[in-house]
Amino acid sequence: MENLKLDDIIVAVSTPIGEGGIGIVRLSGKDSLKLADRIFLAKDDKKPSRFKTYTVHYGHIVKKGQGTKDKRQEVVDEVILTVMKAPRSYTKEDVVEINCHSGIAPLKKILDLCLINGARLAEPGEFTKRAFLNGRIDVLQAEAVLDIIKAKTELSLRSALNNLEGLFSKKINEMRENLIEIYAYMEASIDFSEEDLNGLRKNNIFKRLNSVKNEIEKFISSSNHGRILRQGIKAVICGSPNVGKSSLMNAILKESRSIVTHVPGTTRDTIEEIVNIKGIPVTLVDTAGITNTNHLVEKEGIRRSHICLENADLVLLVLDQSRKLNKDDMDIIKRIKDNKKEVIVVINKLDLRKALDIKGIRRFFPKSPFVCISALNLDGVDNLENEIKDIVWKGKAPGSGFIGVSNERQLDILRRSALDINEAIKAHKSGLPMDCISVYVRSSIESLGEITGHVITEKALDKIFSEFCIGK
Ligand SMILES: Nc1nc2c(ncn2[C@@H]2O[C@H](COP(=O)(O)OP(=O)(O)OP(=O)(O)O)[C@@H](O)[C@H]2O)c(=O)[nH]1
Ligand SMILES: [Mg+2]
Repeated sequence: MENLKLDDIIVAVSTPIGEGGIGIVRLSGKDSLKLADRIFLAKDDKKPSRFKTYTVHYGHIVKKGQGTKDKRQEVVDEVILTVMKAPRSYTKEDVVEINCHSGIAPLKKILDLCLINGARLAEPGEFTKRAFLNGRIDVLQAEAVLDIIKAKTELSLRSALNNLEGLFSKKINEMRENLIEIYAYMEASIDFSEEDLNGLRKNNIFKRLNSVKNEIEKFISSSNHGRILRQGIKAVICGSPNVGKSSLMNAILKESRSIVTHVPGTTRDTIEEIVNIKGIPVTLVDTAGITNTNHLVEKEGIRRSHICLENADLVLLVLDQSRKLNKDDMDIIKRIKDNKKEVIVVINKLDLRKALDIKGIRRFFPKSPFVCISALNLDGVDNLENEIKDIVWKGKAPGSGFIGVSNERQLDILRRSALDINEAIKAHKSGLPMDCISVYVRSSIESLGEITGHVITEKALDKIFSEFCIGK
């Protein structure tokens, strides 16, 4: 990591490009204040390099004339400039933020001016990468920054904030330190007899090893929660034509998103929306009613419905309780059963007279929840949302205190680490000598170090930060 250059100035537009109230151009690096001196004209003529840290200044960004004799100055924008001096800044370097009018022209012009004056364009996530390289945060915390940006619900935001505060890092570090002590004992016991070692006895060591393994396994088993909080789930509403799929979509979204008519075959294409259902980011998909048809457009819509079903995490099968099951319903039921997906059976049109044999349908889905609703009157929709919550969390919803795995990288490392500890325990049980056991413990320590970034390759780092947006 030593060969990484950290002495240049990086610059990026840190707000989304487009028309808006305020746009921010952010600079970070040893000489970023000197650069600001060249382009910022304060109302009181004071230079940014003389500003106190964490102070805000009104002035103009100006493009100065070429050469020392050229005294012309072109005003680029009226701005507010904030100075945050090292080491108490986001990157631990001198940081300058220029709040300008948001619009493509002013942002681009200020960015260009910074580039002409010695900065280079930041790579995606480079500000956060510098915060890591300068030791302000570890890799887990850097990943939490990304999770915060991407959080779609309050619960996912809370869990990302917990990781940013370093609560997960603390747990990982505790387990790693525990393993280091165990490893130290193992290494010592190779050279000294047990009597010589006043400290922990052999049995104790394996007890401790077991308890670290259990802790790691707990994080592995709760990793699905982290994944759901971060990525959410895809719930596909399906059923035969006219059963009320689009009405259900609208009822959950609380807006008239999908077209609803009494004509079967109204929905022709799949419609996707992200909605917060009891803290879970759910991509809800309304599909074309599945039926046997020769109509070209309807056929294509149905083909898409089938693809959606294949990719669903959860299927909301809608049936119309005002009529008996027909062939279309039966075909869909069969297909869903073959797919082995999680299913909630939604019995719609509760407000109409019942003609459906619900008991009969239970035979097809003995383990799935059934919810009766009226999408028209919004009756039972809250019950349905609770069922979705229960089925997703399997009855164990994470609270706001959730600490744990939030991506595949972390999960993969934890799995490797647990596997190594397992091997160490197995080797001990088969009576292998201590030096054969300790290699596994050492490997497990190295893996845990990768999670937080104690030991991490440049390639792994690049991969982590490539997911970020420019300017973060
Ligand atoms: N009485 C009653 N009518 C409903 C209910 N839900 C939907 N409908 C009516 O059923 C008809 C079809 O509703 P849609 O939501 O368009 O049904 P769909 O399943 O999306 O239909 P396609 O897109 O054609 O497959 C409309 O006239 C709705 O007003 C309900 O709970 N009760
Ligand atoms: Mg529809």
